[in-house]
Amino acid sequence: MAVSIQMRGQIAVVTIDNPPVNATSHAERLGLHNALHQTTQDEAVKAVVLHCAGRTFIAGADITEFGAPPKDPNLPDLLAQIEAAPKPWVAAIHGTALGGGLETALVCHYRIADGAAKLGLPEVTLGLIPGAGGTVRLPRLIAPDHALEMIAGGKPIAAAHALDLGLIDKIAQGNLLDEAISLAEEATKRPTPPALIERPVLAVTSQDTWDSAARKITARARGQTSPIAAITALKNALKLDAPTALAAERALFLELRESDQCKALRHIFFAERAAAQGGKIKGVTAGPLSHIGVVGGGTMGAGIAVACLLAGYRVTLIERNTEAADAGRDRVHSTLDQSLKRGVLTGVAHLHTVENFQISTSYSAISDADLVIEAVFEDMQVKIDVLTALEAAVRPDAILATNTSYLDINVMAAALMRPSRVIGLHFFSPAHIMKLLEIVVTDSVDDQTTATAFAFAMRLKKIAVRAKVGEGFIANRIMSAYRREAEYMLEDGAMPWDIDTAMREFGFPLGIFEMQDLAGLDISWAMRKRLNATRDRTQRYVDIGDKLCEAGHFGRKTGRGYYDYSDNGNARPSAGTRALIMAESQRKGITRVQISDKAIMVRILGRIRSEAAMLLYEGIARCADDIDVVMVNAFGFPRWTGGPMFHASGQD
Ligand code: T1G
Repeated sequence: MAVSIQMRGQIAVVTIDNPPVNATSHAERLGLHNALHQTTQDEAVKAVVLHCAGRTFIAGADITEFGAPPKDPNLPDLLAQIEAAPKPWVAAIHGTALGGGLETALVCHYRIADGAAKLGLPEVTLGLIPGAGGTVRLPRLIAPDHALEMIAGGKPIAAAHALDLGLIDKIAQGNLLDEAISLAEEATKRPTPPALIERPVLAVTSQDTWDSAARKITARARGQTSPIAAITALKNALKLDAPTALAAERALFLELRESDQCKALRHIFFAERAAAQGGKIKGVTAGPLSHIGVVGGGTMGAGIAVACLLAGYRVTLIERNTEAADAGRDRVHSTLDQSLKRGVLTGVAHLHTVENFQISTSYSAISDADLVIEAVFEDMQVKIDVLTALEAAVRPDAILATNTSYLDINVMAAALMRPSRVIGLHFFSPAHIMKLLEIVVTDSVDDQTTATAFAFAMRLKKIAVRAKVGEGFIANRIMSAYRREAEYMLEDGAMPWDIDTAMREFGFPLGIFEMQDLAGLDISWAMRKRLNATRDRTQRYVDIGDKLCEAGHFGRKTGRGYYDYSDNGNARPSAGTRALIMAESQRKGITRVQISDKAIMVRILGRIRSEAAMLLYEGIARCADDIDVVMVNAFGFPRWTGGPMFHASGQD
């Protein structure tokens, strides 16, 4: 039963039980409507507590219903009826009260939350704005500039912050339901507070706060429309009377719900969750993991160690000598300190993570590890030597993973005694922040190793995408392809800043040349030199990047790459690079032509899709949706397009 009622004295406890996240499906809305009627009619009921079974309070409207014709009762009407209830309603919030869930809590007369609860209006992340009164009621409960940040930013806030803002009345110190019932009993002894909709909008903390928030949101939106719509909706709430503002919100919401961006953002939301199917193998369960070894305490190794510590694992970091071990320890501790400062970790959790961390220069320290990840220098022989030594030091059932970003893992596995326990875990830097994790399966890996790797990724709250072994797996293979296309365009007539501008206009956070200057041109130069002996001489090859590197121009870190960098780090088009490019076109006998922004993006998107088609044909990528997930999460392909494959389908 989606909604049930139990009496606790004179308090009716209305329980929603609609797994997995109590989303306001049609059945749930019907159940709530009946519960409202029943508790209103029943004279024995003096107040109502609304709470949810399972892991969370209502996490929003049921996104799976968006494509279907709406069914009454619709949420805005149902919430207005609850708000007008003659008896006090208390929302008891645990887990995440999001979207329509928080809007439901807003029409209750009181709100009490568990200390670990989060509250938010993330509709903009789905290309929407709150559609059940959130933009009108929230600025009547908390300062409108804080409401603007919550609604246009879409990020949930912690219960403690919600209490500070006045969004909730209390944080439960003990049992949430018991304390909600006590709050309801107290509410019966005093006049019910006026509904939010009957209250005036609160004053903006300061016009400067509002203006700077609006400017930041507009800049951050790039090409996404919903954050801008959120600003419009909040401005309406400030200047219009409540009923008019509600009607304006609903109209804007319905318009956005039919938009391409909303369809695209719903696509990527579900595609990210479906990617985990890559690790679901019939009849196979993941093995237990508690002690994780990481070999190599450089940037990647330390980031991986922190990611595992934040997930609650015991972690041992191995380095080759004391000096390197001390440096690795410092990297891990400083990253954990930053996590503490950013509020990702509480003080107690920070203590636990530090206690869970040890460092050693001996493989004997990881003899009982369940999984060991090597993150050493990107050289095949170095990795094989490390994996061979590891295999001798760990349990036979331990999993050995490599963080290589493009080396052939089949070759590594073939060098070991137990190749079935070898898998690729390709993290993206910074490893403790980037959500994407490519899980690279070899020809010899066993199913339990694969299933365990996906379970590990879920515990790290990563978006895991399955890939087969192949040059660059999925992300780097596609990026190398459109980087080559962009380099061809340099010889054909464009400058790096033309191409980067076109990519930013399309919605990328950075253009391909800005990104390379940031990462360091020497990284791809090293790979090109490694592959030079076997490079296909019939394929067009652009020397511009090599010539920049041969002159010591590695990008931002050397003050010059495709761009020149001033001392304060500002990039500007480089006259030297312009001259180099012009000379290269002339040397190759290419007559340069003007290439428009649109033509630049046609060539880049075309290259991305043709490489994606090859990945699907070769079986390296599981499905087109996985490629969308990789490109959105690895290189910032604009999320509101749904990713390169979804975006292409919309254009056909
Ligand atoms: N509708 C339908 N299914 C949902 C859902 C939703 N809102 N949220 C999650 N699921 C499914 C998800 O597909 C997955 O299914 C399972 O639940 C677990 O999710 C009127 C219109 C709540 C923080 O945007 O942020 O309200 O794969 O893997 O990591 O103004 O889910 O197991 O079959 O993500 O623990 C606003 C979206 C909607 C919240 C839990 N709400 N969800 O994270 O589990 S619009 C949201 C989340 C709205 C109103 C408007 C997260 C989570 P399956 P999960 P998780």
